[in-house]
Amino acid sequence: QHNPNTKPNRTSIVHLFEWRWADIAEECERYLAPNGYGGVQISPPSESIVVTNPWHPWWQRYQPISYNLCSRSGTEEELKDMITRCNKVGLSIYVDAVINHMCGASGGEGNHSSCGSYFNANKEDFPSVPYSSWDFNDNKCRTDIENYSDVFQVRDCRLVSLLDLALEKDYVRGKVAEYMNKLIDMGVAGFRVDACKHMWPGDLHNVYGRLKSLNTTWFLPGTKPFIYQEVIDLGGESVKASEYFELGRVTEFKHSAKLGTVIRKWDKEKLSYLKSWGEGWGFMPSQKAMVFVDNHDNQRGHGAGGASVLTFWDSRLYKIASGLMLAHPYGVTIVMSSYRWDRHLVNGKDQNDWMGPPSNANGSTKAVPINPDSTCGDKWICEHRWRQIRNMVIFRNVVNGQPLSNWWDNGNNQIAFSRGSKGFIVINNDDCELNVMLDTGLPVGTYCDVISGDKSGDRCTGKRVSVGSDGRATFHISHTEEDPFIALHADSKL
Ligand code: QV4
Ligand code: CA
Repeated sequence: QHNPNTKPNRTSIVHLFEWRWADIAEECERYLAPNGYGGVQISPPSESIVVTNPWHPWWQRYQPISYNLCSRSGTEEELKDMITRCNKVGLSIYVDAVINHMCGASGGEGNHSSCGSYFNANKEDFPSVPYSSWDFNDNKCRTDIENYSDVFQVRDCRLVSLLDLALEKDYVRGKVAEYMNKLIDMGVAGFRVDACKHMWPGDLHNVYGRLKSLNTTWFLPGTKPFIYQEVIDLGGESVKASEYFELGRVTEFKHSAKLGTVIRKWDKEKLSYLKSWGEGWGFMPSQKAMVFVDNHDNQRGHGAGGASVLTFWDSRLYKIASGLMLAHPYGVTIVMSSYRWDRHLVNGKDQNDWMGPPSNANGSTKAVPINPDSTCGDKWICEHRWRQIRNMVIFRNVVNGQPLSNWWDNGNNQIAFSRGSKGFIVINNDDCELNVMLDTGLPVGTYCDVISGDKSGDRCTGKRVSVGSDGRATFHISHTEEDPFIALHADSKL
């Protein structure tokens, strides 16, 4: 179903990519709940292959060995504890479900898996599920997907050699649903379903139909899991995102690619063109869309979106992009939370795009230490803790349900808009100053800009903006500022 099952007025999900369950539990309690986050997308909890060449790449977790729940993020007990503790403080957990395939064809034979289960990729033998060669699509296709204009290839052949499950089989559907239902019983609120382009909508319909209602300890009786499906549709392929709309939400990758292009001012794009942002740009309907500035794939050149995609590496533009996404009513928003790796671009391709999370010598993932200034240590970036991003997540909660109004632009890269009478944002991405009086739609009063600072009590650590009884206010934003935008909302009124 399409509703994210977040608590009222909590609108955004954060993807804590590769975090350990123990750290996610802490983060829910100490940071996400008090700062208005709605939920967490977690890395795949299922047992995966362990790859040592290259050394424990992040992508090993997208090669399942079984549906046992021990992974690089922790044990089943730790997973359970995390789900419970996050639910207790009002945070929903979404599981990244890898159900299109098992490990790669060249995964070998042995116990090199995250729970130590035996498997044999050559024989397609995964006794811990169990799956055998009967449960794969070999009778339809045994080669890699090469031609994305052939739907049969895309859905029945192997995605980068990953052994493709026969999801039309009742047995396979049953095993996948059993895995997802176990997580539902543990208290998760929904799923990010991986690689949906490579699965037939009819098969997914059947699997979703087998899912239970959510655990009534935390959700109203009869609540169905939230489903958001990864389908990369930038146009021009045989599989369309729209085929999946009735099943759940779908990732809108055009949003990520275009937002980067506009903010980088590539292809003669300008912020003023964002007046029709959303469906007006050929995106899917807002009620179907999941949006993000970047995701774990395209921030390192995997998946789609290309060089325009903004990431923490371009922090100034990244903050503007995040501010825009979170201020705009389009879609359900996902905030990326990354780790730093030794990025090494050669002719635009990152030689180290495989590198896993900060880890110890034995390959285990490091804990996320929190610095006294509330940033994260040990190469964890924690974009979700950046003041500008965190405060815009709160902005989005405050303006939830309000229409976009009072649009203004200078015909170039200076824009502003309000969300009804609850919030207002002004952005200057031009190479000159912004000096203008604008209709904010806000009630009269003095507001604290939540980009340059925070409101605490009746004080403001950032810029103050006074809105007159006619709703108008004067704004100055220099193009040389680190954060050339201002955001005000009902709860930042002094
Ligand atoms: C390679 C070759 C194959 C060859 C094989 C032989 O590419 O042609 O046959 O070796 O051994 C890893 C390696 C990849 C390797 C493969 C199999 O990177 O080089 O194949 O393993 O051993 C992630 C990574 C992939 C990784 C995969 C499994 O991005 O690089 O593959 O995990 O570990 C399309 C899809 C979309 C997908 C996107 C990346 O439509 O669904 O590509 N996105 C999702 C996830 C993504 C994940 C997968 C799907 C697969 O978001 O993270 O891929 O679960 O656009
Ligand atoms: Ca498939």
